[in-house]
Amino acid sequence: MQSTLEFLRCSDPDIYAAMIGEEQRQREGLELIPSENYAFPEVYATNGSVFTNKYAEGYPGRRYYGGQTFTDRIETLAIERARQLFRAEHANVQPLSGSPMNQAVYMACLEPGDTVLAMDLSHGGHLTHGAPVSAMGRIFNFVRYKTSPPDGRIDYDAVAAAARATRPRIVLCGHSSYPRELDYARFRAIADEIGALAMADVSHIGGLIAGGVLANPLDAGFDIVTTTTHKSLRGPRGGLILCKASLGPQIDQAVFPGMQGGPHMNAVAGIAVTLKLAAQPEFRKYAQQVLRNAHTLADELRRHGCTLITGGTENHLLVIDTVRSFDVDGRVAETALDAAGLTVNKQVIPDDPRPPLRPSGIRLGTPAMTTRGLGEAQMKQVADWIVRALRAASDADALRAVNAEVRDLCSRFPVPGLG
Ligand code: DSN
Repeated sequence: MQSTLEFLRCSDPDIYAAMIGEEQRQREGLELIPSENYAFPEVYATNGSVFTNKYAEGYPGRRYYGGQTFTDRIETLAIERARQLFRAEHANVQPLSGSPMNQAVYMACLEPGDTVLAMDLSHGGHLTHGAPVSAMGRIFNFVRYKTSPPDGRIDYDAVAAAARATRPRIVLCGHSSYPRELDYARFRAIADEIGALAMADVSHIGGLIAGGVLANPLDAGFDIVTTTTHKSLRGPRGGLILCKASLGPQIDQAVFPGMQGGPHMNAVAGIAVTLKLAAQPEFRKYAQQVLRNAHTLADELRRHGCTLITGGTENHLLVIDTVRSFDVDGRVAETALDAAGLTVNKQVIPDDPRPPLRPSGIRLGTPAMTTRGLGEAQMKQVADWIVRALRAASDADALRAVNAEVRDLCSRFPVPGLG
């Protein structure tokens, strides 16, 4: 194949320049957004491959178009690898990303108006778990459980009481900003008591479950587990639905033709490769290091006097209350850290009195930094930079000085696949 980059450079210099700029940004700054990562280099090859040209509505062996010899091969491999890696009875690898993935599960298992019990967004839940602004929040009746003071953890007795009171069809756990492990056996028992399905959305921690360092809800007898493939798993953007065999046909039907038409077979190829790489011993070491790095980062930030939601972390992410720690809101903190070369996202904290675009905190994570080889020694340095930057959030010279040190560190830890 001719150099596709050369084609792009000639025919669209604007997009080419933006792409080179983004590559430089990723190379020269540190990525701390916990839902982001650097994909395996092999994924760039599959994403830009000839599979992008192919329509493949249907499933292996029963498609609506011809020419499926190789699409069938990669999708079958992706399904088998997903089932093996996550110990799942059934896998669907076609969801285009996290939102259609969860929507397909709701469409497969619920009637309009049915109730789902899920975690409140500001307490760590996710938009696709029925936030009122989402389409699913308008079709189904989502009721919410929260975390409880003083430790900021899920109160399982309160979840059980809410389940008894509201009789949901699905008890859903999973989060995008909750830094603690979940008690899957307890969630399973709560669902069993009322005859509900137990579903976990492990999008953030899919790679950590694959790497064997966090518990797998399927081992606790969950009916359905969903995960995106581009976060801690290091794959292309996409989604996986893993479920009991008895739910397989209705899940497949809900993905296609229910929610989607042609799957993105270039992403399916990337997911297949990712699942192979995530089954290797090196990936287990990677997952262990992600957790060690998160613990070290949390310890160091606490040592500097930062207030962390729940007091620390048991997974890959942590949330700093920047108002209490530095007297700046999350937007100011995000902007200051951007100027220092540290990319984070502003984050609402439980029952945040501030609005989502000016919330009280920021969210950090270690998957991307760990991918480029940073370890505990560098986490201490990163904590120090965060504190320096946030104590001088309006001092452009101080932020530039931190940025120079960040760039120097980044030059010693190249991003895999970016040279
Ligand atoms: N946007 C992702 C996150 O940051 O958690 C989830 O969709």
